[in-house]
Amino acid sequence: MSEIYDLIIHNINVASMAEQDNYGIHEDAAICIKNGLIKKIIPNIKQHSGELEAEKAIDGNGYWVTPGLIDCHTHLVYAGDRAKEFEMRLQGISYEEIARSGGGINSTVKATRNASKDELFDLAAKRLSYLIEEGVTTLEIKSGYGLDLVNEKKMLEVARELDEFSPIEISKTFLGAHAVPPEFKNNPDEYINLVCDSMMPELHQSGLIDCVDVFCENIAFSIEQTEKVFNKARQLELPVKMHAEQLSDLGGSTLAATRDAWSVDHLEYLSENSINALKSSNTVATLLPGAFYFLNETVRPPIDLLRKNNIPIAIASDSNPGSSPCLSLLLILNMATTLFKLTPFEALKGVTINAARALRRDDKVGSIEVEKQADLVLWDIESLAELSYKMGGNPCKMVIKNGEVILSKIASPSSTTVEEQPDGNQ
Ligand code: DI6
Ligand code: FE
Repeated sequence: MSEIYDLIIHNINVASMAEQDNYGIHEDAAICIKNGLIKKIIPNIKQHSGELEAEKAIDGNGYWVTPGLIDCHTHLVYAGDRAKEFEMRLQGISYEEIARSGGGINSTVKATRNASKDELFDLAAKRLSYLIEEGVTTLEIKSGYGLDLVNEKKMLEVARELDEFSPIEISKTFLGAHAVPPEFKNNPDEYINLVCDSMMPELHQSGLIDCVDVFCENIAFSIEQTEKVFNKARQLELPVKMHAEQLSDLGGSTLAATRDAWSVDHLEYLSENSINALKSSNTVATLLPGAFYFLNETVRPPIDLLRKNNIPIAIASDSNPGSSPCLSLLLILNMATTLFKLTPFEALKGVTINAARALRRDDKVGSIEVEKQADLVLWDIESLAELSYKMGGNPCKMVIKNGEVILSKIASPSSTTVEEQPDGNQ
């Protein structure tokens, strides 16, 4: 007797993203799902024989299906906005000048400290809903606007609640070393001690940290300070990642690669030396074209060298109020192709399988493969390049997370058996 699936989606073209150098296309396919997992992918279903049985069937209307999108770098939990600073920057004051004069990250710290957990939850949930509407099914969220134990905890608890109460999964990153808070203005090393000796261990004990991040930059923390945070993370057996080489080259990526960091993020000023270090690591290069665009940067990450050295490239929104107030991962695909000259294939890889690698969840998500989670998006597009090509207009028709439809813009699923050629085995 054949297996009865929970759900079959048929009449679709699948971009599995399971191959190294191509989309891994299955035309006119069907995907069979049980217990939240992909159990079978059937290409050319019209030529397939045998009957498939399922509790529910969805006619995919000829749409393209990709893995659920993954945004592997966001600062989605915060209060307030920085529209005033945006206006200042339009008048010629730089992001760095604003940061050095006490604005920037610290103005969001002030607003976030003043917000209640419920307020932060509501703000972040609203932002999250925009991402889900464009097919995001896995998301990373960082702390880093609390900068003391109570407020970093508040942020990470909001991330945890979003993980529990939203339909999608969230990786929680502790970014205590994002900026020096005002009360430690003249003593950044003492703040780093606080991050290492009290904040990180306590938050870890509460199960609030999946990964530890540092903003390693001349307007933030030095290599030595970053190393201290990484050493503490290693002691607690926590993985690390890094904001690196965004505005200058401090060589952070070399340090990160030697610590088996999940990813190094930004990378506009990445050196050839660091590329060599990355080459012999499992660290993903995460590019954030939204920040490059919004800060009007001119130095681009060394894409050709990353390519030549086969370093996996992820792309992400960096959604945050200061340098990338962006709630559209599709727009980020467009920017990755137009500004950084990634191919549409590389861009899609950057928000699927390579983003999964950047969160070390590529055994479960990021591609359409048997035994992986059934995280799928149906798109009303003619070609896959359209996901990068269009600016605005949302072609997402359905989002499926762990085999459950969490968003649908197509007629409700019918409850039937998919009829096929009756002759043959299955
Ligand atoms: N790099 C970024 O792009 C964000 N943080 C960071 O370290 C910017 C955060 C902000 O300006 O609020
Ligand atoms: Fe960031």
